[in-house]
Amino acid sequence: MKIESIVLREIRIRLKSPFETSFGTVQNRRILLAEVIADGISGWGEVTVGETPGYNSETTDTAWQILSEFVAPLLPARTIDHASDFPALVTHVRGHEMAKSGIENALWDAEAKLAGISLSRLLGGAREEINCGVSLGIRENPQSLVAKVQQELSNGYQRIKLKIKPGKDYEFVKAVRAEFPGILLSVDANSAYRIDDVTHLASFDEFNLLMMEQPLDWDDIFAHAKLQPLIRSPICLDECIHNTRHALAAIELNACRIINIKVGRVGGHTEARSLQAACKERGIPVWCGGMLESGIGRAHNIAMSTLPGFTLPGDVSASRRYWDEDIIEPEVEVTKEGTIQVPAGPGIGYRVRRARVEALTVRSQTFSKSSRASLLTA
Ligand code: OSB
Ligand code: MG
Repeated sequence: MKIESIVLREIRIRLKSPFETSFGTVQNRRILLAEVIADGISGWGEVTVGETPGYNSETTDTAWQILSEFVAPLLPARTIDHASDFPALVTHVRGHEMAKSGIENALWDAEAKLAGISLSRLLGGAREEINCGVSLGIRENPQSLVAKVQQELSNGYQRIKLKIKPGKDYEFVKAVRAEFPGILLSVDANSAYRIDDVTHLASFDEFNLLMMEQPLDWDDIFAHAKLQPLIRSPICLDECIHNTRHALAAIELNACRIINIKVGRVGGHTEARSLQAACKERGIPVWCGGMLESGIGRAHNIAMSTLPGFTLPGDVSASRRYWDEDIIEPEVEVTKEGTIQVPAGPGIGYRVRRARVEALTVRSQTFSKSSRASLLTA
């Protein structure tokens, strides 16, 4: 496909309710969207960064800077055979996986649309529906958390994940487990504990958790390798895993028994697919994580979740849990059985509501051959 231009935009969109994790609370999202125009069609991707560097080191503003200065200008007028050729073009940009993934995934959407097939199919996915769980933010007290869990279970969700942090952990999980003894239940600490907290973390053994996600430092695979033999809960790594090499190290060190794959965190669909295959080969279950995405990022997560290694319910849930109005149509809906039907249409399979995107846009920049020429002559 011949890449004509790239449009980078920032939209502002408000979550229905604030979402609290161990690293902070967010309600007003600042999301970057990448649109790639190639062979006359548009492919869409979402940059899944947070507004602050609390989850990883990237932010909305760092991603804008990296993309506008070092990535987007490389593409106009270039012809590539496959979206999977993109990572090789940006190996000189170290890190910034989420920034790069926004453009790579837009190329995947474009390639699938040009081929007239769904993104799921282009990626090699087989599932026609995916299994869904929810991630619940930290709440004021255990009773209100129990009520929230009840509500999401009645919506059909198959797995409940509770965000925890020191002081808002044991009693909250205990209350939920006491009320719902049989459900698939996990916790996510987003790096809020230290290896010295091992006795406290081992006290969660009694809750028969499906997994404990990223209890220790965001970049410390070795510390998780020390912790895993000392607790019964299977450790799931999220923040620590940026690529297939990290996953191989973590698996070999027995630092985890499960991996959360976020398409953005690992740099895009190409690396996510490779990581999924590596885990499958080694018997490590994976699931698709979320970053409070708009419908565009959510659609990419749905497509990725159809690959064979994704054997556990992911954090991919309905548009209406997050937004009054999403930027895609139809919105992402979840069945009473807690599944999402994978769209069969070309590309991401959802229409982008361009007028709504325009209305939410606070800045945009277009990169085309002429804009590159004007930069060079400036
Ligand atoms: O660690 O999985 C996480 C949201 C923002 C940053 C990190 C995480 C999360 C979630 C929410 O858990 C997942 C979602 O519903 O999109
Ligand atoms: Mg997580």
